[in-house]
Amino acid sequence: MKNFKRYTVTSALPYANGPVHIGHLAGVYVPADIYCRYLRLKGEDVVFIGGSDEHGVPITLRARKEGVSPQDVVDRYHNLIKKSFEDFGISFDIYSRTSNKTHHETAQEFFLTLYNKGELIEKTEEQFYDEVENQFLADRYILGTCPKCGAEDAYGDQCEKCGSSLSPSELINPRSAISGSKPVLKETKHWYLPLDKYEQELRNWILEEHKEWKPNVYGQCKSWLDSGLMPRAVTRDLDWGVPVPLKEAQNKVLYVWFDAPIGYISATKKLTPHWEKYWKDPDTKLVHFIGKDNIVFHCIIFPSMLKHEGSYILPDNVPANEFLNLEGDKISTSRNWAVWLHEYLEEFPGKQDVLRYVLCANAPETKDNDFTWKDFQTRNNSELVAIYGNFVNRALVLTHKYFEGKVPEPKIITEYEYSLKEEVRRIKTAIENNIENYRFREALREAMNISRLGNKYLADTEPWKIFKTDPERVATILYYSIQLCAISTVLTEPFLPFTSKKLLNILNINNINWEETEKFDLIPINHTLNKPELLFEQIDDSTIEKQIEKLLKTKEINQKQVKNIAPQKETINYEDFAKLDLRIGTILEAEKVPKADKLLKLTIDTGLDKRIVVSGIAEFFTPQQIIGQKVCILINLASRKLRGIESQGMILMAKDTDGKLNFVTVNNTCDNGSEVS
Ligand code: B3M
Ligand code: ZN
Repeated sequence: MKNFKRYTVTSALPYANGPVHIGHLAGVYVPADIYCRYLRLKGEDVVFIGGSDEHGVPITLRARKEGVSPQDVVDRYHNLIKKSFEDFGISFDIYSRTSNKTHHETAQEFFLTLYNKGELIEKTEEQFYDEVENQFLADRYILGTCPKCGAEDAYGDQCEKCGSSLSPSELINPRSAISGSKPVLKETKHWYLPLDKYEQELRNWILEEHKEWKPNVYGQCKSWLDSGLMPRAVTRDLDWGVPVPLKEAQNKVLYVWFDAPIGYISATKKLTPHWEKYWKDPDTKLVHFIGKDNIVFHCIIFPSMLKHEGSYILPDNVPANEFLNLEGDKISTSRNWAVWLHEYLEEFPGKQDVLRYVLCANAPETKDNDFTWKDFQTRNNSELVAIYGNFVNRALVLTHKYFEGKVPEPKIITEYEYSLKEEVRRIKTAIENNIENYRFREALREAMNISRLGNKYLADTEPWKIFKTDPERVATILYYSIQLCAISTVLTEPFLPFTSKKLLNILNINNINWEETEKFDLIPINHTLNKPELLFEQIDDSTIEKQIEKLLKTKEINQKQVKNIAPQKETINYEDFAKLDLRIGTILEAEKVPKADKLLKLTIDTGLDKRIVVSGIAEFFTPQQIIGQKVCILINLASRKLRGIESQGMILMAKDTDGKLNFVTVNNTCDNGSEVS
């Protein structure tokens, strides 16, 4: 393995069009943060880059929905997102934004370099255009049926249901996301990145040189490459974004997926004047943390841009995660099916590490995973409280009880203590191996092994039973236990930074670096410890039930909204409609049709005559209920026999979204025989 001099770690730039939720944390920011904190503890030179993605259709659609300007949207959400990340201890060296000047200039320069090198292809092509709104429909402005999975709401650039990346021309029944109208085709000129020309080099680079990439990442790249790459437009006809720096491209902006990853570079520029070494020196390891829906952009498109610009390094790895679901359902902003970070903090103040812990322990590293509140509670109570919290508390309480809070001197050291040291070294190496290979769940499990080890040590040696008879042995046991606590502050810091800090305070010591833990003896004899405080608290059933109830409410609201409202039928002309003879009538008699659960035989006064209609409403109404009911009746429907009864017409009923039937009716003053038209 190559030895790198420094690290550039990026995490996907979230669209500034909504707050961030647990899915964001679990998929991208917690693992990236663990990685960076670990590298820093090792004394590595690392820049951790984040920022908001403030361009693209997701932003303008949101602005339109809220009736405000795109700038308002990004200002609001950029600040909210930035704060959430700070609150959760995501230790960015910079959290930038793509609307700033440095970014615009950097992206334009990048485009011009490619353009001047003749790397981009210029093409005039027909694209979908919304004649109602007078605008081209790029990316998420166009919706239609996914050609791969049949989902009805696929976007022009991607189907969220099956994850396929699409182009608008592939959509079946395309429609404008703004006006809903059927788009027309209209010519427009754009610049394309010729991915087809780069296919072979990408194949070599990914499929041959990066066999170590995670199987989900490698697999997605392979399937992309195997299905053949096509030139990809890097400009758009939109008015929100980085303007294309060409005279002939008035009113065009860079494609958001062209400018957004350049945001990593522009953020580094804002961070340090020495930014170039983080992007151009081959001794720098570049790592992109992303979610699985961003794989193609970070493994194929952005690397192609970097390579053909000519002066940049390529990513060494792209450890993409799968998705986190919530209580069995896909997390969704529009359905409000999420645990929002800012809301979590209101309800669980000070418990950032609990969420970080649960999200890492259950991270969707190799497959989609589920977050449940029950699991959250169990992991808090039986892992954080029962293992880590319990060990630290016992070690400290006993040291205060027997040695007045001063680290005692170990006089007699046994095999057990030697084996502790050895096990600590094993755990440390295991954490390193796992983190360096992006297996954060496993790394966390190992980090918790320090306190598992401590608990077992105390349980095996039972210092509380032998203090009277053998205080020297107890001194040794507590000396070792306190050292384990100190080691834990280091080895768990990447995962649980707030807790580490708290524990450092209790132990009354300063930060320790990663390698120092090898020494084992970190706190000197006679050092005074502060009073113990609980590191974690039990979370009770009622707290969890409250959260579950909140989700149930959301589900109810959603169900009411998303009920089956049937799509509009084919257009008819007035003549078709005028053929229907609809009248107002009154039900005079009603009786059940024998051996038919659903049918009632009705006698109706139509104003013209009294006639029999057999109607399928028996499940909803008893005969007694409806005698005298005004109805709307279609009288010129050809008669037909139902259960041997000749039915002459049809009563109009409205089936509500629960499937319940209601009469379509008028008030009682309306005469029988009145025409409905
Ligand atoms: N904003 C997509 C997303 O939030 C996009 C990531 C950009 S990373 C350069 O999923
Ligand atoms: Zn699909």
